[in-house]
Amino acid sequence: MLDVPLFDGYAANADIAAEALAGLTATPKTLPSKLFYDAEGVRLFDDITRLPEYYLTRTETRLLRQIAPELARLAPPGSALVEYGASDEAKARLLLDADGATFAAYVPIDVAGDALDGMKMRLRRHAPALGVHPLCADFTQDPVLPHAVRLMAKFGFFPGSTIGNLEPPAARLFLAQARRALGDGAWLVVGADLLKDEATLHAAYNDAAGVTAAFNLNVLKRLNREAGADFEQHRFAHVAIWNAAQSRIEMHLRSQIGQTVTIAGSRVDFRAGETIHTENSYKHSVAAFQTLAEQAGWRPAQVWTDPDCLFSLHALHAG
Ligand code: AVI
Repeated sequence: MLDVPLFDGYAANADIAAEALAGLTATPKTLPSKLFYDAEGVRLFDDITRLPEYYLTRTETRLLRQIAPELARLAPPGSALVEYGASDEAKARLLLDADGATFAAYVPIDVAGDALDGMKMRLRRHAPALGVHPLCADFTQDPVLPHAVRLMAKFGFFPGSTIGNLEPPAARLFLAQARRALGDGAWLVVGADLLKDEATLHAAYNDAAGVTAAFNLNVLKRLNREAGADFEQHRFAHVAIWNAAQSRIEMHLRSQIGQTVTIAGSRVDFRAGETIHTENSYKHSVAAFQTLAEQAGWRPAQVWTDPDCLFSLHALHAG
């Protein structure tokens, strides 16, 4: 199962070079985490979701499977299921196929047009009566829902803890925009990774097989290929640390030596030990997530967690 959150929505490689240079000439140095998801990054992330240490995907899927009938029954008959960042239909199918489900339409939103085409084809075979209306868009950019579902009740779905990769103000903005787009009376189900002991979190982002390290370092390969850069991958090291004050796992790439890298003709200097901050993965307590949702105009209606309290699924109501 591909469980990929943010595909790259870049129009051209010049965009990538410009965005990378902006981040690498800032202090401290950063790169946007959406750069992770080229074809190789998508494949590596898929591998991550199957790692023994990476509990997120496995735990969420198990929980979803258990509560899918309950969730599906929240939706009024004939609702449209709107999935934000839908790289495939696997998790949506748990809801669409659940006992008691009466969804009339499915709107997967993602920037990867090819993936959306595949989903539409597969669902046409699997559920011929379901209206499938893919929307090729960046879900953080407040996409307008297809006309075909405008009169239907809406049931939003944002699994995978991708919300944790958004900075809190961006997460609040996304939730507020979804509240407006889905309308009064809508539901939104969000998967959010829970705050937990540091050892479990550290292991999930520092797996023994080194897949997360390869995923992080792959961004440099991508910049070499697509942004005219000359990074030497082995001169950087993967770092993932727990920042307790900010309640987030941070991923960085640490320069192993003092070095100069060229990107699209511009030189960027690195001190030995200097890092590029590549990703934040925020972990929320149930209460903190509910506060965030309330600030965005949602009413936290119900929350489910697995028995070990690793992961949470929140049902938010607009009304
Ligand atoms: C996609 N997202 C929820 C993942 C996470 O856990 O924050 C991305 C990831 N980064 C490293 N491993 C997985």
